[in-house]
Amino acid sequence: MKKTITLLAFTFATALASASNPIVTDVFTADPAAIVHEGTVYIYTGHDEAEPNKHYAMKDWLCFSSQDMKTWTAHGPILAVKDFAWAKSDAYAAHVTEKDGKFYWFVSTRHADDQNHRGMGIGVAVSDSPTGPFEDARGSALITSDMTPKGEHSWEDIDPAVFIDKDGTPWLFWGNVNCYYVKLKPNMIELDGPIMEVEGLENFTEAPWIHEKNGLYYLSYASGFPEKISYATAPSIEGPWTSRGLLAEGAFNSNTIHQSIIEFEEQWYFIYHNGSIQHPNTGDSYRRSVCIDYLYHNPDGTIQSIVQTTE
Ligand code: FUB
Repeated sequence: MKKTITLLAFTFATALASASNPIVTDVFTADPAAIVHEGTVYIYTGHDEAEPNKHYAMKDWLCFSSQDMKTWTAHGPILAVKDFAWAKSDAYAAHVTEKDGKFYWFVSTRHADDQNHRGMGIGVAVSDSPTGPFEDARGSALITSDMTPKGEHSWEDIDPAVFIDKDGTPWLFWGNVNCYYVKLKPNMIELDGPIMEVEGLENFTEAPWIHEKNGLYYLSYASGFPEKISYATAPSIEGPWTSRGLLAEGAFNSNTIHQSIIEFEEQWYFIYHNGSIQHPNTGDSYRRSVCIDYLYHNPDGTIQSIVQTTE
């Protein structure tokens, strides 16, 4: 996707990014989650700080905004693991959603109380503004590994994705290997029913994302490893889900790809990360960069394969 990008820093380094994918080149960005609010696109990202080819080093989350999908303004790290008193490390994938004038930032991060709440959990921060300040909305994790039906491994409860249905009901999806979902209360910070498992997804790895078009619900997700993106469709948010196959091939130079999908000014976008930055830093699976490409729905409800571009 061809773009001219000016990155204006707010709380950290100012840089003029290149006019091509990835959209930000002065910091590593991962796990994009995008929303549209009042004519502006906000992309919330993770922040890779690992040494080359070393495992994840992620301690905070970033935000970038644009009114034309070309020029991006950086708002700096506006949420960090340390903002959750119950967490200890790992600012993994997150998702921000607006409801009734407030912005809810669902995050996956490592629970400090490993003995009782093994591994990763999901928390939620809230703000009156899309760019913060955000604060922990609960003072405790919303989802912990002891709550999920299978609890097979310590990073099962990651990658939250929130979808507010047409009737106003908020739903939370998340998971690694198993994909879970649960209804949220209207206050967005409490569960409103049992945790259920999504059935019918082929080869689910992680990174669920919901969007809806013409009454058809789409659940896209990372499949296999190294990851590609697959998707399923359903007539309702509660399913039944039918697998529709691959949406995108794997990302260049990264084992993960983590997508989000939005519509902005009558164009759909596929936002994801790869490991493409080579200079001056070396990108890899733990030093990732957010990219944007076009997404096209077919009249029959399927989606055309994403073409990943460097422009
Ligand atoms: O960034 C850490 C993890 O890598 C995310 O939670 C996954 O979706 C994968 O992108």
